[in-house]
Amino acid sequence: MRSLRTGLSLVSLLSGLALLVPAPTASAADAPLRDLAAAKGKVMGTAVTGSKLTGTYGDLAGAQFNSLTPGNAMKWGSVEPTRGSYNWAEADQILNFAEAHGQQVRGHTLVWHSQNPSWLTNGTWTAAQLGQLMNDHIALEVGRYKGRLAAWDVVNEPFNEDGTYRQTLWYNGLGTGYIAQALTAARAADPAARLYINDYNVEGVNAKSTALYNLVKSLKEQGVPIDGVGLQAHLIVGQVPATLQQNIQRFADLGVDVAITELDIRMTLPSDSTKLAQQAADYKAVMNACVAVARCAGVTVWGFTDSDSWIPSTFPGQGAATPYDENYAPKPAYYAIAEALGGTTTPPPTGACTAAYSVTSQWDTGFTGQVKISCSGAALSSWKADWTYGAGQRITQAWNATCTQSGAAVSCANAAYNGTVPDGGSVTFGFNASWSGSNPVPAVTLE
Ligand code: G2I
Repeated sequence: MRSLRTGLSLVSLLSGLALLVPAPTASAADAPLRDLAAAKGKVMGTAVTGSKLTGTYGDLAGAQFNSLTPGNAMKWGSVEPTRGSYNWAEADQILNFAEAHGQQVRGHTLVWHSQNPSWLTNGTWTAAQLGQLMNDHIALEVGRYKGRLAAWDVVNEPFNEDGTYRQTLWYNGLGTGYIAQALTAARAADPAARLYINDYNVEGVNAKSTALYNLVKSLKEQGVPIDGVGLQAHLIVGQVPATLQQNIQRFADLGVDVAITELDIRMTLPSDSTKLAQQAADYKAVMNACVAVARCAGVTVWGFTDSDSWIPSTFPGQGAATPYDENYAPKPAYYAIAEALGGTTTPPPTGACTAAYSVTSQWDTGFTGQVKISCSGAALSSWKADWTYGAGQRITQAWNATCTQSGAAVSCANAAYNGTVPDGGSVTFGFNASWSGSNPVPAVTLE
């Protein structure tokens, strides 16, 4: 973490990354999600993108979650784009970050039909060659991280919606036996990692999840190493399957763990308070189902901020699927997760005003900053924005606000002409300040 922090580039300092702190109407969660989850013996994880693990994204990923899943970095196409030439940089970076933050890592994923290198998918292979390629890949990647990963999604998405096997490179070349072969190879390469089969649309009891159930049952009966089932849970607002808990329980009763591995709950954009409230109820329902079953290891969200989610590019017109908005402000879904994990926080009512601090330019001794106060579902008739400088910064001049600084404490009150922030509106003020050594972004509170 230290090296990541000192490596923070000017570009990222200037990128407008902002700490958003809800106004007094919205009390922040009393404890980070990871602490609430740990107290319940659960994992609360997020998928991450390695290059983003600095600034606010890195702070939240480290503070709120006790498990990370590389969203793309460990896939075959990422680690071996050209046969025999490897790129472990992003996977290593995520592992190092996780270890520095006391977090678990879920490896994702070894044997899949998607995001494979083209040399593999375009090749012509005999069954023996294909089996060898798969074994070697597993031995190499699992072996590289031996002892450092809590779990691996060994086989990803093996089924069609009707419960038949998906016709993939692996199934077509090796038959159904590829699954047992992959699990066996993974166990040999890292006996400590929990080995999962992971799929989507298997959250409720249906044809696909029943096929997965029958597969796991038969693998167990044959003594094949299988420790868990991953329910991805790419869900739609208002459509959490009613049989989710029952389904988790039936897998648990087979003697395997269950994890919700890729939770997101998408909606048609734009979001509004009704959709966000339904989404919060849906997140809570998923969390409750996992909390209710002892063998449910935990829940991982597939990206924690709406600015790092696969949804908008895959489902045009949909999004807002994660617990934090694009500006890292916690949404009602965040508070719903905290509540389901036993948090005592009162979630914010329908609306709030938030303050976003950003550095707009910086030179050797000084910088220009701004604070944008935005209201949604709430309004202000006057405001005061307060923060504490942690590294000796001093305000030298302000505009569109009256700022005073006493020691490290800064307080900026509205000018005569900009105290009103209407619902849906915003007000921005600016300032110049001095800095030396470092210039971390403070948390701003509104009063
Ligand atoms: O598709 C959603 C998830 C379904 N379950 C398995 C997961 O592994 C999968 O994750 C997504 C990633 O979140 C996306 O980020 O897998 C996608 C590919 O199927 C990922 O998208 C790819 C884009 O298609 C590429 O164009 C891009 O280069 O992400 C790549 C890296 O950003």
